[in-house]
Amino acid sequence: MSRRHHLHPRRSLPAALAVLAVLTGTAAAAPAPAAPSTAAAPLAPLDDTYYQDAVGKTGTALKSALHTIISDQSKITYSQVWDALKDTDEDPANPSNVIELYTGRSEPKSNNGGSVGQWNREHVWAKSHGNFGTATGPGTDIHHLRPSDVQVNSTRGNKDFDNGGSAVSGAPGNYTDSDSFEPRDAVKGDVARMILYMAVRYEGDDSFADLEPNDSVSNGSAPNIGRLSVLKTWSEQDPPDSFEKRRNDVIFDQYQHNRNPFIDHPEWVEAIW
Ligand SMILES: [Ca+2]
Ligand SMILES: [Ca+2]
Repeated sequence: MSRRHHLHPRRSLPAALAVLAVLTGTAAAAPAPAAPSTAAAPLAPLDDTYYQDAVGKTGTALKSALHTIISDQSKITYSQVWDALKDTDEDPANPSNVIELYTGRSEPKSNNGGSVGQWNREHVWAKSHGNFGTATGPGTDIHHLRPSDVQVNSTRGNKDFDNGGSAVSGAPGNYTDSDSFEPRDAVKGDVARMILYMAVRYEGDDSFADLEPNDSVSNGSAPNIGRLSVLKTWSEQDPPDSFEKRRNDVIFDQYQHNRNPFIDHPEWVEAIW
């Protein structure tokens, strides 16, 4: 398959950044990176060259075009996910830390593992929904993997997403009941866009299940996640912010060389669903 989708934007990135800085007058105001991490690079303006075969389409035609575009990617192993998340989810205020998805807590990058108080690798599309496990593929796709407090990750488990429930201990603003989990407001849209990315990326044409959202909260091990109607609302309520856009750029530039289209074009959520 052609690699043109990422070669062109990657080569043109410095020039595009320079143009943006001139146009917006932000060059002098841009904060210097606090650490020698390339992950601290400023946001790149998006060149729709990457999406040229999708622009102007809607519905299944758009979903199909996006599937082809974002399936042209590199893949990493589950052990490599640890270091990748230290880049993608770095605390902008402290380069030694990551920000946990549900708690919002800034936690030292080095405090990863399986013990109480540590952070681990949360599969936002619960890996039992489609049984893809941690083999290289959907189980290692960092577009939906986020640092999470070990105990909160366990509380979320494999539940579908929906509004309501009781407050989650140790994770202010998150709620859960017997069959669903509601993340805090600041990441509701992130969760929705991660789920919808997975639905477009995985269509059953490789060795993994066709992942699709639906409106149920009792999906069990079926390759579905709910509730779609709630996820659509969350995507509208919580549009992409600089943290979410930056991690999309880091994944594209340094790891998988593919993008989450719903971060770049939130209007495509409604165009497909
Ligand atoms: Ca957000
Ligand atoms: Ca799918």
